[in-house]
Amino acid sequence: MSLTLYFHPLSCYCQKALIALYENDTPFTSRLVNFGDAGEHADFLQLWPIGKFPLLEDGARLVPESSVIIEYLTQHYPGQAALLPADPEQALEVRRLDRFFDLYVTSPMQKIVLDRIRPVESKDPLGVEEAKDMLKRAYGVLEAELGGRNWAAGESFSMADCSAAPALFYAERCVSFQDVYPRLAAYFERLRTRPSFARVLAEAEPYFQFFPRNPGDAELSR
Ligand SMILES: N[C@@H](CCC(=O)N[C@@H](CS)C(=O)NCC(=O)O)C(=O)O
Repeated sequence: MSLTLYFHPLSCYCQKALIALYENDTPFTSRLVNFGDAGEHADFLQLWPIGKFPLLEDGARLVPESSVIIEYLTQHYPGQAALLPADPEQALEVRRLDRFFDLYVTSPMQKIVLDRIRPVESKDPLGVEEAKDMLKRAYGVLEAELGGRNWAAGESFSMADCSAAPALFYAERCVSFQDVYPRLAAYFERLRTRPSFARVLAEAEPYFQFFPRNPGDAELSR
């Protein structure tokens, strides 16, 4: 079968799936979907009515959800990098951290970033404050948990790191962790220079100008 990934280079969850594909040099066709184009958006909704990407197509099979895509690739297109460990206990730890990054880093980050493009009358300052508070709590947990670990779940790069890299990249632009959480900052530096994520960021760079910013904020940079 041949794989097609529906995605956008700036999307956090699409970047997560791309890292997994690049980690194992898995061949795939990329289909960039521009939701700003009404026709492309409508076509995508025909394919997947939930309207969220990434979406992986493998022949007649559609696989939504970034974590499920990574599990699917691990099962059907295994490569050198075992992003889900074979050991069930270790796999559980990877899944726990994958959920942690999605739910407590990416979700609040999205809340903060998407509020920037809401009309003035629909802004949600209380929700944004709650999201910032959640990010700080998540950073604190990660700072304590990372300890001497190289990667999120230990010594091997895993699905949890695929989730962590774009989540922390964008979260840093919402609530900075650089000067406050040294272990987290050092971990993010390892992620930033990991070839799979460095490639994802290089490919996203032409789109950085479209990332919603507060007035006075610098444009994204790698
Ligand atoms: N739980 C989903 C979340 C996917 C998601 O939120 N994708 C965002 C981009 S990062 C999206 O498609 N947004 C477009 C929209 O909501 O219209 C996953 O892990 O894949």
